[in-house]
Amino acid sequence: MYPDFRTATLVTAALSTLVLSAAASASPVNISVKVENLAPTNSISFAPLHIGFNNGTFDAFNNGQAATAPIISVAEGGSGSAWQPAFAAADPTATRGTIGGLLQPGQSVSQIFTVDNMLNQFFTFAAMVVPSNDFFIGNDSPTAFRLFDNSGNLILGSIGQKASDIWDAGSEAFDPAAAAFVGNNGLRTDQNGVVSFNFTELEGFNGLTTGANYIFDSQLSANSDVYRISFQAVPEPETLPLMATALLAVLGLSRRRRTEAALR
Ligand SMILES: [Ca+2]
Ligand SMILES: [Ca+2]
Ligand SMILES: [Ca+2]
Repeated sequence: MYPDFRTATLVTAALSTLVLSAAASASPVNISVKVENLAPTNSISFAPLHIGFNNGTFDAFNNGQAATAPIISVAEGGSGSAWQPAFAAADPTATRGTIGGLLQPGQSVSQIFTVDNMLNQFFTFAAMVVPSNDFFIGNDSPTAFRLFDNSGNLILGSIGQKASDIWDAGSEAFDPAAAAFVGNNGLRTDQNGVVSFNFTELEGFNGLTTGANYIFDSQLSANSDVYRISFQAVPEPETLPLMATALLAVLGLSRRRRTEAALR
């Protein structure tokens, strides 16, 4: 038997509800994050990228102020061993993670995160730049990059970083012998400085052999593109089975009603 008008109405209502809930982007959503090292061949590499989809309250550092343990744990070695727990403490419902490994010039890597697009509308990131003693990329303002609007729509396609966006944490003094990727990173001398923009110091590593066996050559000027983080919504595979299940439920309900009517 063909579904009757009442069934068709129920089906339409059920599908409308599903389509509406999808259009309103009910959280959670899956977001693919792609990171690319755009620096010239033989120039800077990057340690793994630490990220958090968040509510805009975790602020890891401030330009012109002394770096604290969380950002130092990124800048001096890349581990983020204090950055991640500090983030979790400041914003317990954030979706945090770490993307990729050593990212050499020309390389890229992607990872998918499940994000509450109403609760965590902002994106924060931090990665060490190598070779260096304490250089990193990251957002000073925790609300600098808004990914979702108040309806949950993805509104930011990518974040670009230029050489002029690279930070010196001001915590470890310049010394190639104590620098990650070209020296013994475990060594350090206090710089007792503040966080500031700095990419020109990277030239000081020119000619040294990196841990990835290329001879470092900075080649960077202020306007050089060095990094890109791109965001893309991933269609949820659950949507179709969910709709099918709803449809079957409505049809089953209708069939049962007809059977009951026939038995009366
Ligand atoms: Ca800040
Ligand atoms: Ca330094
Ligand atoms: Ca060091």
